[in-house]
Amino acid sequence: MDSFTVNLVGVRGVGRSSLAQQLSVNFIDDNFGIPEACLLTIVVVDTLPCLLYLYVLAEDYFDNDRPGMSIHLKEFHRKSIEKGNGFLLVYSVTSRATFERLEYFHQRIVHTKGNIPRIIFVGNKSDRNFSREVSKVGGEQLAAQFGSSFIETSAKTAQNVDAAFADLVRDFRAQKRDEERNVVDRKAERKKRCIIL
Ligand SMILES: Nc1nc2c(ncn2[C@@H]2O[C@H](COP(=O)(O)OP(=O)(O)O)[C@@H](O)[C@H]2O)c(=O)[nH]1
Ligand SMILES: [Mg+2]
Repeated sequence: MDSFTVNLVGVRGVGRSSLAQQLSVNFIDDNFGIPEACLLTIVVVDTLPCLLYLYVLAEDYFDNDRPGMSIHLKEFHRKSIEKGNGFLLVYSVTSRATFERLEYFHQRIVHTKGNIPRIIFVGNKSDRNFSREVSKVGGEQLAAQFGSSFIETSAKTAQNVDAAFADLVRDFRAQKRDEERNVVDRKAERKKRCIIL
């Protein structure tokens, strides 16, 4: 079975835990004093099961240059970001400030991973249309600026939550297939060269 790690990133209160919670009842929230919430769940995407590790990363993880921080903590934060195969960058459509913060998180993720991983921009709380501060077009434009896809969700009504994770899983699978194909191509290339020799 495929297995992937997804990091949920955003300002506290945007609904990262609630989105993860929609996927499973066995959710451990960060209220227990542990620094990050985590969840292991199985989702079925395109009739194939997939094991997902979901981590809700606290904002501190991205502010890793504060004076007095131990090397161990810095290393832990860095590794937590690094092990994400993909990221949901979550803001609340009811808060422009949470939206404006995403550029910073994006920059820190790319800096830490050294490449551009699979990222989906997620405008959560779409059920609260009456107190909207960020338009759907605004969200789409920001995601497009970073070459990422975009979706609006409601962790309250569950609208589009499965779709957000399914999009990521499809991306992961496509990437994995590409990598496997490259390995096969390289092997075939080596074989060809052997015959010539
Ligand atoms: N109306 C609405 N409320 C939400 C939604 N998602 C989360 N919330 C509420 O927003 C608050 C913060 O959610 P939480 O998941 O703890 O945010 P986190 O800090 O990002 O993990 C809670 O009171 C949730 O019930 C949503 O899609 N719609
Ligand atoms: Mg939370």
